[in-house]
Amino acid sequence: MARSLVPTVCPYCAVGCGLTIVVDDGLAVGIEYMQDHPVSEGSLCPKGNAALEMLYHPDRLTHPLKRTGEGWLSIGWPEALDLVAGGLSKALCEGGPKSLGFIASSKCTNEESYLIQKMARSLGCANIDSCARLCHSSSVTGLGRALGTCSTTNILSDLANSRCILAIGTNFAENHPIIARWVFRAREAGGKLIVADPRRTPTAWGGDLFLQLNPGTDVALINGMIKVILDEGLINRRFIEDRTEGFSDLESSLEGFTLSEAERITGVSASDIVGAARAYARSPASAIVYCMGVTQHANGTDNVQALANLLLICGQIGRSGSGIYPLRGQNNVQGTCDMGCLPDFYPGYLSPEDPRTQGAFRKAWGSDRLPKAAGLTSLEMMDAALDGTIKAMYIIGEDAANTHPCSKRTARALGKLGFLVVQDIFLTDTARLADVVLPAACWAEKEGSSTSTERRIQWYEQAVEPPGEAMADLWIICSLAKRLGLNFHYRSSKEVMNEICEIVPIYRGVRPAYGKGVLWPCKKEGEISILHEETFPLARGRAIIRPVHFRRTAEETSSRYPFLLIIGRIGAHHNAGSMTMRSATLLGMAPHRFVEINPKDALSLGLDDGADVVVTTARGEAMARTRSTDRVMPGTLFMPFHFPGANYLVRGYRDEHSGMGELKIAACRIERC
Ligand SMILES: Nc1nc2c(c(=O)[nH]1)N[C@H]1C(S)=C(S)[C@@H](COP(=O)(O)OP(=O)(O)OC[C@H]3O[C@@H](n4cnc5c(=O)[nH]c(N)nc54)[C@H](O)[C@@H]3O)O[C@H]1N2
Ligand SMILES: Nc1nc2c(c(=O)[nH]1)N[C@H]1C(S)=C(S)[C@@H](COP(=O)(O)OP(=O)(O)OC[C@H]3O[C@@H](n4cnc5c(=O)[nH]c(N)nc54)[C@H](O)[C@@H]3O)O[C@H]1N2
Ligand code: SF4
Ligand SMILES: [Mo]
Repeated sequence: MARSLVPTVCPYCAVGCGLTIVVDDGLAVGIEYMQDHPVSEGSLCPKGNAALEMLYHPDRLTHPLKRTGEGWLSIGWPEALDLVAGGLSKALCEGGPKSLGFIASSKCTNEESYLIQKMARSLGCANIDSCARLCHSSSVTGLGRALGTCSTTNILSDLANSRCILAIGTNFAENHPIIARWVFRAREAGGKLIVADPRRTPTAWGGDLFLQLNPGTDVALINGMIKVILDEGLINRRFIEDRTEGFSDLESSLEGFTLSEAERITGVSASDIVGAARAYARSPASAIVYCMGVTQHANGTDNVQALANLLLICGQIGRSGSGIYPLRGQNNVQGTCDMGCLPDFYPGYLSPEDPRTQGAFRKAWGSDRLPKAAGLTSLEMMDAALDGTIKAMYIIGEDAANTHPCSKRTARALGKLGFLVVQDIFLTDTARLADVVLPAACWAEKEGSSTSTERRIQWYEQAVEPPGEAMADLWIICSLAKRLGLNFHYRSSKEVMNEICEIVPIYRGVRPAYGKGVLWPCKKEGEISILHEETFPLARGRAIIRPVHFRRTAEETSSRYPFLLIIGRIGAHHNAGSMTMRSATLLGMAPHRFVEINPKDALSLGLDDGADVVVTTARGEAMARTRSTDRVMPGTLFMPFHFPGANYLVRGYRDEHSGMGELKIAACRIERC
């Protein structure tokens, strides 16, 4: 067979770097760099460079599996699909659509995500969600209310045009490494980088000003900056008057708030807060870049609204170099949300309660069973499984047992279901709890599109064959839907994309394209690389400033649990690790769990560097090896969440606005084991 070069997109994070797979004799034998890619320009981070390593791992699922007591039996596709259709139909007959739950995967293509929510809704079920719940649901709610959209307002390369970048709760140097190239280009041109994080991360090393705030105190920090901007007259009055509502409420809400209060709550010196505020407000083009340190708190939506207030009073939006970047996480989480894998939005962020949405989808899908109200979030689905309302779940490419908060409770919820089907490429801890496991083809083995964090829709072609009898998610979903009586006779993902382009307004005009991709919204006059230049898609076209007050929502430390544990990421691994732990290169870079502890705390507890310890919270415990480092402040610890078991430590507390779990911090103790 001939040697070929197949253009594709990295399967890990939402930067959406392009690469080319070298295929020889049907095997993926290497990668070539895509020099003309608009975002990565031929670069890849260690994960992208190692992306092929998991393809041929012997742990890949190759056949459908049926549970037999404690073991598994390999079965054929007809039997597997009959079993799954039977399990879902039984729950549907017994309890109606509310007894089903669907979790879509941000590892799937847009076409696959579109079809899974179409399947759920065509069965009358509104319980459809995705990993976005645990990632940027606070942004979907917070930015949605403030700006009317929730995506990066400017394209990634435009960061190079910013003269001040506030990076808050993001460690992009490790987690979106290719973005760092654009940020550092801004610095080379004289721009300032301000980093706000409780840890001195590799991102902070490259900053001009580092605000090491106490975990969970971002609202106080941002309100402190806003206070300085108000007091020093640094607001953009014209922008406020022409394009926003609610400014006077913000002004009066902060009348009694002082910088010394901000300093006391955050632990950041008043002079640094003043420095950050002046730099952000005065620069001709400022950008805010943020991620999980902002969103994954029980006050995540407040954090996001506070950031929106800051940018709106300064008018730092809608121009080159000025905007906000809620950096999306998984390779296709933006697309999964665009496609309506959210319980409160149909594709294109259309509200289920709007009769026009109902009318459009009823006509397009030929169904009169479509849900007219929002369904349950993925975390609420676990509650409903526990109380017996949800009887069957279909989980595609999400390792909920490891990535939802409070793993003990999640396992109990999944164990209580009458029927669980998991569709993945490896036998994850979630798959181990299933009645039927369906083997999926992964990105290099299928075709379709994904949408990166900058709204760039990119296509990839199938490069190689999937292992054994593994099949593309698109084929599996369609085969199952047909057995459930739905008219899912799609022959290719292009056919599905054509349907998406017809009925999802923000994808109108999109046509498959390799290499460069296209940005949504597609307009005849060319690509829209900057959103909100003139208006906001809200009533009266104005953005909404809404005062937020600091609330202490983070779990309090106590004499029993005296440390605050921060749970986050490292460069070598991805989420629950199903893929990166199966790459020899990446596993070699980070082979086991560690916990960072400040040298002063390590000394007072008599823990040397590399000591085996157990970290305990009120929910559970996890073993780790210490790293004594002043990256973390005294009283705080840091642990990566990639190694199984981390989320036994996390509590089930949620943000009332978005349903986001408190995934970033937990009160804990640390002891030698
Ligand atoms: N290498 C790697 N890259 C990834 C991923 C991965 O697993 N590994 N996952 C992808 C996904 S799904 C996502 S969502 C993104 C996440 O990317 P990031 O959000 O960058 O990842 P985290 O390390 O979870 O959290 C970021 C930072 O938040 C800080 N933080 C904790 N508490 C607070 C707080 O109260 N306030 C502030 N300001 N900061 C706080 C942490 O110290 C940490 O440095 O990364 C994507 N890219
Ligand atoms: N404590 C704590 N918890 C967290 C976080 C945190 O920072 N702290 N972060 C949260 C965030 S931001 C996120 S995004 C979630 C991530 O949570 P998950 O989405 O559960 O994380 P992954 O491990 O990336 O799971 C993706 C799964 O998809 C499978 N997969 C890969 N390709 C394909 C494919 O083509 N088809 C199918 N069917 N499956 C495929 C992989 O094997 C893997 O099992 O975790 C959340 N949980
Ligand atoms: S930055 Fe993200 S998309 Fe780019 S190579 Fe790394 S993991 Fe892949
Ligand atoms: Mo994420």
